[in-house]
Amino acid sequence: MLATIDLRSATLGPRRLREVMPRAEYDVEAALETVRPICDDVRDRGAEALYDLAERFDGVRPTHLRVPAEILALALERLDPDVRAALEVSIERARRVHADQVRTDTTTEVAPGGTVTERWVPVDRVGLYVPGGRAVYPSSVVMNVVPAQIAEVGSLAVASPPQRDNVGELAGYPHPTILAACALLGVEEVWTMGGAQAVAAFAHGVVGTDGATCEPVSLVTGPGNIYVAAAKRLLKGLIGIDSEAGPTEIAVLADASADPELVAADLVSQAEHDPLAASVLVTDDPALAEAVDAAVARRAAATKHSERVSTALTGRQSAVVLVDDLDAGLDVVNAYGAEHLEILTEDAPAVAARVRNAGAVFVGPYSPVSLGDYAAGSNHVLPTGGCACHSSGLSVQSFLRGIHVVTYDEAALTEVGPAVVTLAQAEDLPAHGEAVTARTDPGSGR
Ligand code: HSO
Ligand code: ZN
Repeated sequence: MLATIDLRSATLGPRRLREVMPRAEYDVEAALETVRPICDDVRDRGAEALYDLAERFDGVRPTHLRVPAEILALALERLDPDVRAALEVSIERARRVHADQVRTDTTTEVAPGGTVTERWVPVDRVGLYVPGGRAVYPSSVVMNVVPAQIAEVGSLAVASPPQRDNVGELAGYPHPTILAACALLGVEEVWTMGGAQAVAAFAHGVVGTDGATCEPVSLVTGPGNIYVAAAKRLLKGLIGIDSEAGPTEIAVLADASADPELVAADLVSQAEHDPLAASVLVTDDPALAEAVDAAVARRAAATKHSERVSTALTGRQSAVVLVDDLDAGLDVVNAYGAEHLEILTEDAPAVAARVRNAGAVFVGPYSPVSLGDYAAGSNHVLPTGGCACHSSGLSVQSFLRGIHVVTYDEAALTEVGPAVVTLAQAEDLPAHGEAVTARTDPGSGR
């Protein structure tokens, strides 16, 4: 059921390779015109706009924009104990991995009396977006909140859209499992708002009609649909963002040693997210390709979300790519820059070490992507659409800024002063040089 792209005996450079690799049609630019009036409305009318937009897009008017503490507690109380225990495993592992990402300040003594320190400072306030449409992912709460908490951001707010299906006390609030995950993580500030309007509310700040105030944030992270991505693009600058999340992608680099059933199971697993999800197999073994395709067809027909999965697997973004050998396969996966890349080859660790572009790499037959989605300890908010060529997934680093602190004494400035003066003159900016000589030669320039 997967299309075949035959690159055997093709000699394509990285740019051509990137062009021939399949990718979903995902035009964030086109969505900008849709979200612009929505974001303006939130900026101009604040809470009133958020209530109206929730009614229009989520089909339900929020009970309160700010979720009260007792509602968070209630959602946690009602959380299925098995789900709670599994979330606890996920949180504990994510905390351990992310704790090791904490940066320590470094001081370089450039010359006697002259130092530059790189000081890592957490972002003052962040907004974490958690989708609530087709995708209701408490695991994404974990993946956003854990690194932000470990970075020790000053304050942290979560936003998620109200759910039409909530009943009783939870009516007019986000999905109960999302609320429970927030409570489990100790998140106290949760807002009932979704889509582009949530990003705008985070960016501009909102005073709720009931007096609750969402202060503006400096950074918005988290996945979302194309409108969330468009709002992030529109408001970038006013706020920082993580990368714009597009439809999920899995690429598998496999040779004859791979088990076709495992490859198929993994290709189907990520196709379950979205009709636009991409599942790509890159292999030098045509027999494996054939066996995988048969297994994929069988699994796609039998799985719960069969329709979505089949649409994703037969879409233009999914394919089997045939190559001459693993070296060529590595060129292909490096040009593609998948969000998730599995290595199912002989000596997988050695092959994985040669990967340069991927959001995350899953090595060997016992490291499927879905392990990373939930409980490996790694983060699952990863760059899509080839952005892995220039960006990383979410981490503690995403919530920190490195500030250079420059401290020179008189002797150190005097020693390097002539270099500054010379470069200032070369750039025809003599006043730059004079700011140095005013110190090292106080009589000059008066
Ligand atoms: N694979 C998704 C994350 C996810 N999977 C959430 C299951 N739940 C994007 O990396
Ligand atoms: Zn997933």
